[in-house]
Amino acid sequence: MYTEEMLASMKKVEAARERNTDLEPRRMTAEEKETLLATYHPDYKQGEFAVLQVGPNKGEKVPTELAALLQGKSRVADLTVDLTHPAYDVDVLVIGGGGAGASAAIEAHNAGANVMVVTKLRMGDANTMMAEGGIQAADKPNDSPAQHFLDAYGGGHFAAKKELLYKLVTEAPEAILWLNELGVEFDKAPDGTMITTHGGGTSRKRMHAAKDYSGAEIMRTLRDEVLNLQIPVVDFTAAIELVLDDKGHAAGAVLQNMETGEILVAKAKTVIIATGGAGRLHYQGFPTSNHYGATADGLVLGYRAGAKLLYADTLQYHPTGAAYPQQIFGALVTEKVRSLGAKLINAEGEAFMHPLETRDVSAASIIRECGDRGKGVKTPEGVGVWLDTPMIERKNGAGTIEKRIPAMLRMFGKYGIDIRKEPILVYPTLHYQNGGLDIDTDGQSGVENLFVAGEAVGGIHDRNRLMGNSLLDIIVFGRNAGQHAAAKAKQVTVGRLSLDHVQAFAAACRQAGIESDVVSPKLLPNYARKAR
Ligand code: MEZ
Repeated sequence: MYTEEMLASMKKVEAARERNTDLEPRRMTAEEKETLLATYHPDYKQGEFAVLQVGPNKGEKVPTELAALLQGKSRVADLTVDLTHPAYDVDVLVIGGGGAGASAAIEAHNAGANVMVVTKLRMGDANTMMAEGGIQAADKPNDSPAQHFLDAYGGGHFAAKKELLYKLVTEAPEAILWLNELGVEFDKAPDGTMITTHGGGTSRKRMHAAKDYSGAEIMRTLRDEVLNLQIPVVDFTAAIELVLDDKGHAAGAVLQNMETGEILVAKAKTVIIATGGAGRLHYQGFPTSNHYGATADGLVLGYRAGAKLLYADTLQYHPTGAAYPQQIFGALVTEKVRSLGAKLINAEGEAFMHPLETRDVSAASIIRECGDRGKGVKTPEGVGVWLDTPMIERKNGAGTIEKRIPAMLRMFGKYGIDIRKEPILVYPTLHYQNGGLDIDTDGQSGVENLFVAGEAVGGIHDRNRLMGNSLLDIIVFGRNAGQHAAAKAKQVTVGRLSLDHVQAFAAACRQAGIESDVVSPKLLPNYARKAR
């Protein structure tokens, strides 16, 4: 099934494998990285961004597709929504059924709040489920939260909100204990200690994992806990606009049933946006590792209600998306493959970079290798470089792949590729929204009583997140938002419900000359073929 060209290149990879396994490609200097990123990273392609004309981030640039949604036409624009008879009336409304939403709901419930989760698909249909390689926490004797902070702060280019990053790293060990207590089956040595590995940009082995389906295992556990606690979950129901009260405080959401289209209103004392990422917007035409519902809905809802975005112009392109075969184009090939010893090799059989540079640098390096350097391998879908997986067992012994990354073995095995014997082709895939809504350390946005958690938040990871800090942030900041939203709800008396902010935003768009027919939030991607 490989083309002649692929097979010829694969022979070169095999011939150089022994030499490349022992080789330690040098790390790039800071100057080399800067030039590489500026020239090849998609975040630096000026033509792919638009300047916002309206809203709290007016004058700032965001990806063109996101700008169209933020300044698009509200789904409630042509509706008459009866706000006087809400279908639901709760203390805490959680929008989103992924890891952050589940963690928030569990903690809000434990704090005594009457909490409800709405999710446009099902509980667990989320990027949490798709995360593979692990979750970071500095809980080994040779490590410390300070070390974790330095790795993440440097890897993100020194502009993360320090107080958020401090919270992330100092509460990480407790997050692991919490998950372990809830029943997450982490990889452990026979004496019960957790097995940890490196990720790109980590100075210590602090990646805790459940093989290479860490996110699925965490999500399974959190979902069970939500169900065990009998927290109400309204599924197949999207939040299509936030509701504010007459004081301009968050007070609920307009909901739409995804199957029947029925419009309902949920009133709440506090609201938590935990709607996840944006991979399904396919910025710059990239494929994505994200789940089907990752369409940046929370950013649209929050922005129209007056919440500020932070670093919304920065995205993460995971260096190793599957480039071949076509059926899994863009699917995540976990960074753990490189942590275990596989190296990135070009068409000539050369190990062209250190395998554990940070993600932005690794992605840009692969793009350069396949572009200007002309050392990529052509595929039916485009181009890729080799990730030489057979190196893993040369280095760690037979059986390592099946034991440590069984999901990768299975994913490629379905298409007749045995990753123990053959290398695989990879190319960057749209993986993570580094930016999002700005929050304080309580998880509250600039809009009173509106909290945000998980991938919809910006500022924790600056402009580049390290592997394993996302599974961590959904737990730390999900729990945090749940606790603070529940506490806050005790002090809130909700005023008259209103959608005036939506009308005001639409009026501001018209005044800025924007008459858009792009309906938002997008809710689901549109992959329908166009009629010929
Ligand atoms: O944090 C992530 O994005 C992650 C764990 C991804 C991976 O490569 O497995």
